[in-house]
Amino acid sequence: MTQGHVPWLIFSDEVAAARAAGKPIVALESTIIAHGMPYPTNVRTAREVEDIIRREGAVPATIAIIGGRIRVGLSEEELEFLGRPEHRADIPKVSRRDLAYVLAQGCNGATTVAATMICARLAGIQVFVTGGIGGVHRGAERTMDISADLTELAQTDVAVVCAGAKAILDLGLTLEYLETHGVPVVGYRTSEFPAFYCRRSGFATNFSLNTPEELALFVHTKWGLGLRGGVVIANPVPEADAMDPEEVESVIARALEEAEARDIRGKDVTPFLLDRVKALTGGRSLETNVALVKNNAKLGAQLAVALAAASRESV
Ligand code: PSU
Ligand code: MN
Repeated sequence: MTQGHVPWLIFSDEVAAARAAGKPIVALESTIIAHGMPYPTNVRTAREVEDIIRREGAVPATIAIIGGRIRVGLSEEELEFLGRPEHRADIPKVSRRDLAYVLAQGCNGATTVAATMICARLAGIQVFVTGGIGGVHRGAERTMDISADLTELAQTDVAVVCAGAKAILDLGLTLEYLETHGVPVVGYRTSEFPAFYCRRSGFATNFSLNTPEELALFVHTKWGLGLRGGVVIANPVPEADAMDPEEVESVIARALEEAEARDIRGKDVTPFLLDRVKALTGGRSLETNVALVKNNAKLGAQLAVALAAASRESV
């Protein structure tokens, strides 16, 4: 393990070696492991996703808070620790507002998209792979529930490869919010914003690009111009793994009613809805979730490789 320039940052040997050699690195989040999927699928998927990234010629860096340190790159044992259901209560979901507290208190934490982007930037990693981003919740005009993932995308220079966002959110308002903050939403081989379990949402992306090289040139140009902030790279779930939109919508409607009836609020809203959707769809949604994350890992690694080449050539 190697300490970073920021004393809270600790790199695994694999990631430290990749940094020294200038190899492409891909960040991965830990909320999806600790709170997003059941054990042992979560840990198995985390390992398989890392292997996909290695096979594409990049180095995976799963990010989590362990013992008051930002760990960039985790061992098999650490992935297992994060994924164990009995540890769940001791590994809270950590977003931007929580980061300083868990570090100062020497605690553990699972990083959300927002917190993982912050840590990736501190570690000099430009590409981050996840399943779905947080967004503007349905009914946000009453609750003001807007994920800190969106404000992070507005300010932190990391490209986020995802399968869009779950339809538990108001996808139209989520896209409006991103537009206001100047965050480009790029469809990978699609001009429609994907809805996580489903390939289509009815909402358009801003642009559509067809190769990792085109994506790399795009983000390289954005940051080269000094245009701060992230990029959403929306990669639809493979056709064979996608779910039926009507089934998903009816399950989400039920999950939302339950959340309302139980008065779920704040950071508990997203995990509650994810949990209910998972339970109400049985194993199918979990299979789809695993498939789309792996699909994103492949693209993210290809983008990191292409971005390293683009930065070397530099326009
Ligand atoms: N959406 C998913 N799966 C997830 C999450 C979102 O489909 O696991 C997690 C991510 O870590 C994301 C976080 O950053 O939930 C958003 O939480 P909130 O809405 O409380 O900001
Ligand atoms: Mn929220």
